[in-house]
Amino acid sequence: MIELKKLANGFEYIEITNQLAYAKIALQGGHIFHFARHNEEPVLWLSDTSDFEIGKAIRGGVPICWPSFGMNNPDLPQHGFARVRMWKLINSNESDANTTQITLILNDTKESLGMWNYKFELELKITISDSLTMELTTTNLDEKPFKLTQALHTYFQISDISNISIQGLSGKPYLDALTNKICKQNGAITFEQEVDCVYQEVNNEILLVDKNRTITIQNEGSSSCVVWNPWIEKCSRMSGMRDDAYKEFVCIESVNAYDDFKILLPHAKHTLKANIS
Ligand code: TA6
Repeated sequence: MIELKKLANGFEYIEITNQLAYAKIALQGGHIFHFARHNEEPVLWLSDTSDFEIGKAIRGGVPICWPSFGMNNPDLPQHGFARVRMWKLINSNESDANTTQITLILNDTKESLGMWNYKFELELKITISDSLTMELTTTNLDEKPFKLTQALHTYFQISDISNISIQGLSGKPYLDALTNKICKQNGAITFEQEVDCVYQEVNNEILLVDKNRTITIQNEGSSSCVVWNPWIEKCSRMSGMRDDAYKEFVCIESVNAYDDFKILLPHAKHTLKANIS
């Protein structure tokens, strides 16, 4: 089933239910803010104090950071503008009882051209089944090339930050965004402090190992990945989340960032794909 729903304040979202899973996607930002397989804990974390207001990014789920990640483009807001713009639903398809696909798009507007003077089409294809697949395709509709950094900034729900480890990044170089130093990952990632690392040369699946489940993240069109947890002090300064929320989530983000940026020539396309199972 695919239903278009509206909150009391007019915030619109799409609700998807099939035999295997349940998902919710806001038209603002093309933002998946709920994904759960039936009879399981949600895969995505959503802050219980997040805003669902026009123009404010939802805290949790999968914010779309585009056309820049972080402050990679100082002329744009942190993580770009796509996550607070209204996207359009252009296709929906229930290919079978277990699989539902929707396609959303975002195009340049007078406002976006004022911030970032490029014509573009941004398409997000979401497939809901026992896994969540996101395909984010950028098309350069302009007559000049542009530089693109982006992220599917996925917040994963976990049992507790002390219970988890992230595997598959051992031996990879990473930029520690807290110290601006390049380091090399030694073994699995565990958490005893704030972590904000941009891994490079990533070309394999990543495992989020929790007490009662392991989530697998497979990326295509990307050779970088961000791992982030704000820990105590930064969490207390973050908008839209409780002071102790750092215990409940970890971000493992499918990205094109830093050395893994893309230059799109006129009419060229690039797809960033993440499969979460
Ligand atoms: O991806 C990690 C990060 O860049 C962190 O440094 C933190 O700023 C996080 O994204 C959240 O950013 P936001 O703009 O959503 O508050």
